[in-house]
Amino acid sequence: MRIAVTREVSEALPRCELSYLQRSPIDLELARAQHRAYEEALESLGCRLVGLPELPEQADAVFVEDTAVVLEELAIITRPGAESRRSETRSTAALLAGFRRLAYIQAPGTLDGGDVLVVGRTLYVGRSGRSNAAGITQLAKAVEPHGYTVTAVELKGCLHLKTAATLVAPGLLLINPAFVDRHAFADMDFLEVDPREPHAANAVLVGHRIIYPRSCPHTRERLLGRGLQVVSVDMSETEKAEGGVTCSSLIFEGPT
Ligand code: CIR
Repeated sequence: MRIAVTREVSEALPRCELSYLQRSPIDLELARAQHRAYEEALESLGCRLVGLPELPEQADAVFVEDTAVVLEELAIITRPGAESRRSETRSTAALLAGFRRLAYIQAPGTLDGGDVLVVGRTLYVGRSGRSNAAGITQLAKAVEPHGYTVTAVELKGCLHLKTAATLVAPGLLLINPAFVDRHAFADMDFLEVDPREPHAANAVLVGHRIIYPRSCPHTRERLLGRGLQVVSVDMSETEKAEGGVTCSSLIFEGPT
């Protein structure tokens, strides 16, 4: 059974962390309705939703992806790079303890789940403003005994590695070459985003279908042109908080 962990949009979302965007008003009602539609899209693709408790004081709590990296053998509870987000991990750890053995990133390490792109047994990790060298080393120590390799990747001009590249089919990476160099990835095919849509490289692959934002219609055409199946969602409000479609869930195989 495939599980998708999500959390309600916090009423504090309008005070979210921002790194690259100017602050613009967020419609909370609309953000919550869009989040529900996103959850329905996950369910329509066969995920069982598991909810984390709402954190009304934590502005960015809906972006649960950043709080953990869930692999088949274990889950790594992160230490988010933004100090304001550190306490979000407590409830993620409590929930994931029911599904996986846990390992923890500890000070001085920092790591955001949005920086970790899992491709088979390789974990590509963005060296971003959020994930530091100590965090990446700790991640490697936790996962290497299980046969994974960790490869650090340089980024420029974006928040997380998964802002720059995500998997849209086995062996096929949707990528914005302005944010990350394709040579960082071994043995992959690439599909470039439409240059008019710099944030179009963030997609959620569930089975053989992709949850993808309505805000990137030109790149969507490129995905369709490759024969990929796309489920469109409107994320206009969390996009103002620098969230993409991957950020709002943690997807993994649960018990059958
Ligand atoms: C932050 O800056 O932490 C949030 N406003 C956005 C986090 C987006 N997370 C993600 O892409 N994994």
